[in-house]
Amino acid sequence: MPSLQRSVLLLGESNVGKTHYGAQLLKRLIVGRSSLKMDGQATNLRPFEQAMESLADGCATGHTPAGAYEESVWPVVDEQGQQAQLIWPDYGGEQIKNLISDHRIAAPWRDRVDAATDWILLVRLHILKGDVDIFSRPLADLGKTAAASASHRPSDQARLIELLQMLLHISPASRDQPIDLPSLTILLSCWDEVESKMEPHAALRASLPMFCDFVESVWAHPVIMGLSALERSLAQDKSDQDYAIRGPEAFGYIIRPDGTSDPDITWPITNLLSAA
Ligand SMILES: Nc1nc2c(ncn2[C@@H]2O[C@H](COP(=O)(O)OP(=O)(O)O)[C@@H](O)[C@H]2O)c(=O)[nH]1
Ligand SMILES: [Mg+2]
Repeated sequence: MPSLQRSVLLLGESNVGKTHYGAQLLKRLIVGRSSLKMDGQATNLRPFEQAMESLADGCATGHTPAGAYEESVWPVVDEQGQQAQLIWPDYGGEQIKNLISDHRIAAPWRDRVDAATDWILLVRLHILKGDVDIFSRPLADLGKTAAASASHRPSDQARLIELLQMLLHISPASRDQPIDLPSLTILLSCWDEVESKMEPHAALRASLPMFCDFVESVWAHPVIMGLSALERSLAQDKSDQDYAIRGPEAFGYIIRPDGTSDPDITWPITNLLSAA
């Protein structure tokens, strides 16, 4: 079977779990017991080495420097023998924040958007705030003038929509019909923090309804899953013994779109290859 070139545009603001997912994914590919395995020599593991070492000791790793951007290239094969090259980036999430606030996309990010076949957006519901709007503000407050100090800033879901709109605007995707390429996968990260036991799609709709509508009106087949790369929170300075003994590859799971939990955190990528 010819090797597919899948270039993943991994999108996520700071602190959503990009680095820890990268490290856990890489570990699973190397260990080779998941639906997706490493198939040859990976290049440039540097962005994830520190995180993998920390996790092996049962600790979380530190924050990725704001200006950093590095790509790792992983040759992978799925259970059907379908090969692919995964280009997996790690970077400081501030770059995504700035891109939205400055309304400007720097040249290297344009090239990445051009080359990407699949967009994976990490959204950590736990750190997003519910919107203050006509639905959440008491009706009695409607006619009152706003407090002078209340500065206006776009809501979390408006910001995420803005991000996807900007990237779509410069991407080669045709807007004449619902988009298939690039594909869009939304991973609701740190799922272990989400208290409700809803299916991922329902959880996204409950927290970010406007964003959910946007995604479903623009993409033909958006995929929404839950992801817990670590399965529990870890401290940077205190080792979790269970982790250190059983190994980080024994932890982490995804919640498939139908709500079932699966320890195979490579599955969101396997799913991209089978759809290609
Ligand atoms: N509870 C929990 N915490 C996580 C998980 N993945 C990452 N974290 C924590 O979330 C924070 C941000 O993760 P990181 O990978 O550095 O985010 P990044 O800035 O997007 O690269 C860190 O404190 C991690 O320990 C997870 O699956 N569950
Ligand atoms: Mg990071």
